[in-house]
Amino acid sequence: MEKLIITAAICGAEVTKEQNPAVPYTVEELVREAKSAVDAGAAIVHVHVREDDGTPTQSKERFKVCMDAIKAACPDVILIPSTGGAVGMTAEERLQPTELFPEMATLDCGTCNFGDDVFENTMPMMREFGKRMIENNIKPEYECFEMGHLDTVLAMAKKGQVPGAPMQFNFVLGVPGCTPATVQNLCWLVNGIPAGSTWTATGIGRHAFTLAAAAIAMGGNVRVGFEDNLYLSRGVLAKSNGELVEKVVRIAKELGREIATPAEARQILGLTK
Ligand code: KMH
Ligand code: ZN
Repeated sequence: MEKLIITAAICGAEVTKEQNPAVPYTVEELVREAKSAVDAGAAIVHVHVREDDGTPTQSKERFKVCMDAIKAACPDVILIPSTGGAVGMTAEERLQPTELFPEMATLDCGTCNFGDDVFENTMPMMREFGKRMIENNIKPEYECFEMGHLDTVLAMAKKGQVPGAPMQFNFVLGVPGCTPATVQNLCWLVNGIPAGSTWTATGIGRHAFTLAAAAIAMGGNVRVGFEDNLYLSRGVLAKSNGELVEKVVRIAKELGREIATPAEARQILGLTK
């Protein structure tokens, strides 16, 4: 099996300090959380940014300041800025981080319920996102929240509307209103990806570590972090993203999977920039 690539989704757009005081808002807090995750074994940091008061933003300037600061503290780490932003943002607003020419960025693969909200990713929007990633030579991480999202993006890749092989998928399971975080659903999705692709599993909330364990056993990769889960175990808030990553590293060690460094992750993902 390849080494395990761990992604830390350190911030997200929805979680707040009221839910867990360690959720980062400021540049300094983002750097603190990124460093804790990377020191614990994360090769990738998935980046959302906030204003100092916690308001989610897709501002290109804010992304630049935050990503530069994270890079200064963790020079080797792979950064995957979000083009999902927060529910209700426009496509143009969401696309701003692509103007910074990151190695990778997320590309969300379809509209879905998101708790009480609707996370809108229409076909025209996705074509626009795909075009921008092709033009700016950015490798997408294809975020699939629903089973049908996989077919959608594979059909787009066949038409050349989004970057093609080798594709990296992130199966985000357990968002309220979307595909549940079961091993059966994960297996169905993994069986549908083209040969030579890479994939990551993200379990939301209490499913974070069960889905991580399944992905580790199946040869996939794992994402954890405050964006997805605020707890280290039932009723115990995580003090940092690093604590969540450390738990994945412990599970991986027990199961005999070694952890990929950022350089090894670049090789596994076929990153060329
Ligand atoms: N904040 C969610 C509505 C992404 O980063 O691309 C969308 C999201 C996906 O977080
Ligand atoms: Zn995200």
